[in-house]
Amino acid sequence: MKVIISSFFFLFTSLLLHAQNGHQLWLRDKKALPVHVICKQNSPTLTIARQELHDSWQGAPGATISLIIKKDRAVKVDGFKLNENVIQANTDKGILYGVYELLRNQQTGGKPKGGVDNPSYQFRILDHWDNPDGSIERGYAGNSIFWRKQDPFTVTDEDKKLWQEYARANASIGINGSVLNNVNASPMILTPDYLNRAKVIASLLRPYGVKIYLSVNFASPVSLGGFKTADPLDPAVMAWWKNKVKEIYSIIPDFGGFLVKASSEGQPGPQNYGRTHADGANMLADALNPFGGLVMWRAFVYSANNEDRAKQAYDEFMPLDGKFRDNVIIQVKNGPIDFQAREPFSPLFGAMKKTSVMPEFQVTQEYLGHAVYVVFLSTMWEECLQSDTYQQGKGSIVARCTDGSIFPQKNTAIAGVSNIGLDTNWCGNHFAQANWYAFGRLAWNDTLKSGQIADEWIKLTFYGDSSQKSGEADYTGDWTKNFLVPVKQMMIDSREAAVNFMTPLGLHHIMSANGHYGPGPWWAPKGIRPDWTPPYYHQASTNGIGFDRTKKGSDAISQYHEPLSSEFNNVATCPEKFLLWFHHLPWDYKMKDGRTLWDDLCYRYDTGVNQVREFQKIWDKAGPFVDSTRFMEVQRKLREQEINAVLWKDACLLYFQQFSRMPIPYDIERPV
Ligand code: GCW
Repeated sequence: MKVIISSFFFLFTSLLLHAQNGHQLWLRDKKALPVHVICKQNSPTLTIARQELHDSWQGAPGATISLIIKKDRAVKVDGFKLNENVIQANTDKGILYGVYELLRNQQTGGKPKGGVDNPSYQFRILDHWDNPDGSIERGYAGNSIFWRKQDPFTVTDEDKKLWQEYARANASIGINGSVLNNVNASPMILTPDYLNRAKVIASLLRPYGVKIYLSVNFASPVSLGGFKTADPLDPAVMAWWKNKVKEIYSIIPDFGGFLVKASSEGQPGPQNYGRTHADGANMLADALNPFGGLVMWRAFVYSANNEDRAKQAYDEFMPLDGKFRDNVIIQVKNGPIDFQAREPFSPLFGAMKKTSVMPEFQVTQEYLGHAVYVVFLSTMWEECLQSDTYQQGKGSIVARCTDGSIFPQKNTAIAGVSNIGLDTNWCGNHFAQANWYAFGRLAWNDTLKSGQIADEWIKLTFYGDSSQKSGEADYTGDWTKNFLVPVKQMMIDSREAAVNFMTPLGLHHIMSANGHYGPGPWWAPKGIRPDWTPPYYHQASTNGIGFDRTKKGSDAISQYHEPLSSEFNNVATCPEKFLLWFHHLPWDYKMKDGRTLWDDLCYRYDTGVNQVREFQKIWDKAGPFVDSTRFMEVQRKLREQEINAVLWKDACLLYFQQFSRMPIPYDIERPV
């Protein structure tokens, strides 16, 4: 009996712990020290700011801190000024961001940079690919936190609590917008029932400074309005959208605007009516403009008969530069194909000069092992943001081309495709929370280094598990040496490891069909569009491997500015990490280290697998520093990742070997 009771007790407490550990994200309960907060103004946002200070203060006990809203021209939109014991901002939102920055520094032992802290991007947005029935496209953490199939329009207290926790987590890292539904948008989202639910969501997000946006289906006038056409130049269609927008703003007065996937992957769009992206985007922009709403128009376009899918977005959008309204932003995925483990940056960054462009990153790990792999995506985004486009000469990095530093864009924005679902830990994998965190931090400050972001996240997420301490954290002891340092290294190396065991040397899109998990370089059934099949991308034959995008090939390199264009074009100067992205090379091509291309490929796959095994060793030693639930859950994920890494290596090497007809080097673990 005793055993039964105690095991029930164990189950109960571990369930409770599980919920707490997962739900709290990087905002874990702390024993707060006393603090006096002086704030003359009042608003729901300031109430939260005050409360956060009282709940989490780890600075000098009994200190006084003043929150002051005062116009200061050096402080931009959501920015703030943080000095000693004063947080000053132009808005209450700015104050809240300042509070989170101060508390973060207290907890992580970081030094507030002091003075003005302005966000790099004005709009820092999470895109949810959540469908009205609660499912999530490319979601690996359970169903939607916003929508559901059963009893879809009742709002429960749990819903509200969750939306509030979600808003708080976003605010704490500076995210100020959420697109509540999938870009493959159901027209239903614009019907009153859904708009009213969105209104409640907006009301919970608002005090935390998070605006809501919706993805819209371009053919909504047809499916909802009973129209025969959705032609953007048809006056009746324009009027329909104007009315719809008016209705939305009457329900949600601070509605952010629309995200649109149009004339892309079968979605309806202006091209169905012989119109351009600009015609479509501008029509919606005109409807939203009187209310200050934005149109985020996606540039993710490709078609069956293009000789090189990587070129199409640039080809379609470049001629439209200068033709878009001011409240349109073109949303561009980081790479020219599709969120692969590694791509060069999209040539659309640093291309258009008269059009606002925003990066779209994918936080959900569609091509990076779903919620199974431990992959810290920050290094990938940092690589993209720091890539030099040479738009205005050296130093025209993607970050500066999109955050308004190079061209004074009317609006600056950045989006991340969310990895959030109903899972107890929000993201399906404890380490995937770090990607949500990193996206927010980079959106706030696009010059941050991944090492710092990982450092902060580990401290906020794991410190104190073994001992509930209050006051200044002590990051000098064992915890740092035996946990922080190795785990941070694991995170920093994790993306390169995934590239190595999946798609080294610039290979891409060779994953298994549809699910996009695991290898599938052979997949090419008859009748399927070639640009959906891996052989289109790897081009392996007995002659060699790789996609020729040089001048002699598809000439995609000419979409990049000089000197980059020539650097990519010339096999001797093309970075090896992009070698097979830009070049088709014989199997015995000599690599920089003297190995043949084939041997090098083999070693890289093998390195990737061994890296994952190193991660397992690191995590196996983390037991003393992490609660048992999180410890075991991550351990299990890494085991699964190792199995999948071996599968990738074996499958790809055996498949490519039929073309290379060369032996696998003797010191590499034999494929089974
Ligand atoms: O990466 C691909 C995904 C689709 C997605 C599309 C897009 C929402 O496989 O599921 O659709 O990109 O970004 O529009």
